[in-house]
Amino acid sequence: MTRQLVSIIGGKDAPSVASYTSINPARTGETVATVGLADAETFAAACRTARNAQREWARVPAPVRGRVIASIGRLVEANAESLARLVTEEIGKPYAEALGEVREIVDTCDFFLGEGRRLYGQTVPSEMPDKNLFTFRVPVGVAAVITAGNFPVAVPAWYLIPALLCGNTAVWKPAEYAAASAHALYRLFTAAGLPDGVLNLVFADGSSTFAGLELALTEGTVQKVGFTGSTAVGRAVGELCGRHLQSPCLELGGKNPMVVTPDADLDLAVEGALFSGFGTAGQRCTSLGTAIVHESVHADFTARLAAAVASAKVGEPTGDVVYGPLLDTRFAERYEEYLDWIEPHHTVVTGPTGRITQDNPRGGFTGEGGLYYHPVVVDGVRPDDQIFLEETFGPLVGIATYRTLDEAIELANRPGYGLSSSIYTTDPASAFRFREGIGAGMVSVNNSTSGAEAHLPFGGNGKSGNGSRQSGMWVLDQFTRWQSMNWDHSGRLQKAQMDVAEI
Ligand code: UN1
Repeated sequence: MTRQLVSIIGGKDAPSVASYTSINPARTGETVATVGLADAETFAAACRTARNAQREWARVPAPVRGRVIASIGRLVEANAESLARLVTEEIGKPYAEALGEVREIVDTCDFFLGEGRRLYGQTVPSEMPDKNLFTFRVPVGVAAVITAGNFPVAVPAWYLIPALLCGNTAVWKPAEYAAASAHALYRLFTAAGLPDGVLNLVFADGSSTFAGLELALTEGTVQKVGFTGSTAVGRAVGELCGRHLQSPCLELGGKNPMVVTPDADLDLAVEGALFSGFGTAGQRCTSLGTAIVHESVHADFTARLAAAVASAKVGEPTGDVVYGPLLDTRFAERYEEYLDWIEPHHTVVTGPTGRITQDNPRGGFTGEGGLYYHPVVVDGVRPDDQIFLEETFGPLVGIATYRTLDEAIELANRPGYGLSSSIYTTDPASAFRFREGIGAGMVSVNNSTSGAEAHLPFGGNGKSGNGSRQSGMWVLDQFTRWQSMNWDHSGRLQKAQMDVAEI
């Protein structure tokens, strides 16, 4: 039986104005869910509901909110396999990776349940006697969280768990093509004891979401927007928030470089390139874009990567594969356009490109009924090529060469994104010089560009975001604001700057 899903506001089903069909990308004829899409007014109504629930939720002591987060973690852990199976079915992420993604939610809960007993403020010395200064973290209010579907459960949890722990309420708008996974996660959150209205789930298309958000910002019901998605949409969200004097949390695309120095362990570098270039079919925001390889090891690295890719298993995501189908039809269509960026001066070192079909098979695999694409490694990429500068969001890795480390760093920064980056080297000085010179928010040494841990700051600069960070204690600054208090018990009016104590 097909799942029929609608938005849930204040614990109740909300109206829809259109319908969307979420499909299994491994068998596009198979429906995973029919999803009722809400209009802008319904999105705004969800924000009102969240606003009305917020004061009471903020009055729940933080350690008690932490206990709810602990229950969410336990429930997600107990249901990890069924949630991961659903993620695999709906977006085609290999099961092992999907299970890892679910694990990341549990890790996030583990981290933040303790934060409920901290959420520290400070005591600060005053320049006057008999006066005390304090700081408090206060919740921002309502968080509107809009997320992509490539990490349909972990990335939303990165926002929602700290937001709720800090005493905010939330409206979550997941990607339609990952609606069933989102709905299942929502159910686990609410089953853990969140009161109605504290977390609201809205399914809507992009334009209704945008219009609904604009309404909510105008009405003053949303105080923080968290957005994970493309740079183009992130820019529009940022502009809208800016008009309302808000600074959103933006987690956008990436063109993540991997530098391979002459002394690098090439097998390790190839393994990293395979995992971050082709895992999740290259559809992570942390996916490898271009390997920037020293000219002295370029031929060797390229041959080894081509061999590794040739033997990499592509197929049914329920099995043990490097990657499965692309996320959804729209991504497949866009990726096919990106393939046109391969230019005559490039060398494809991996065999056929494009969709895997009966006429264009990969070994014995014909990709029957699914959105499967050949893995592509393109050599001879130059710094002005589109394929070097822009995110392709598919199983495609470019290779470029360099002579000096300074040149490698310049090339690594050139696309203007700044999410993740990596260097494979056995020379510590090269690693530190790379860290200093790279504009990315995240740097890996002898590790791939993907695979962030749930308690380190995650986020980017430039076209990858506005410098906001998710994960770990740093995200508290997104979902709380500092409030200062001074308390004068001298019994007289002491004036700052004018009544400074003398010795
Ligand atoms: C994303 O692609 O939006 O570090 C997030 C990683 C993952 C998160 C990626 N844990 O690759």
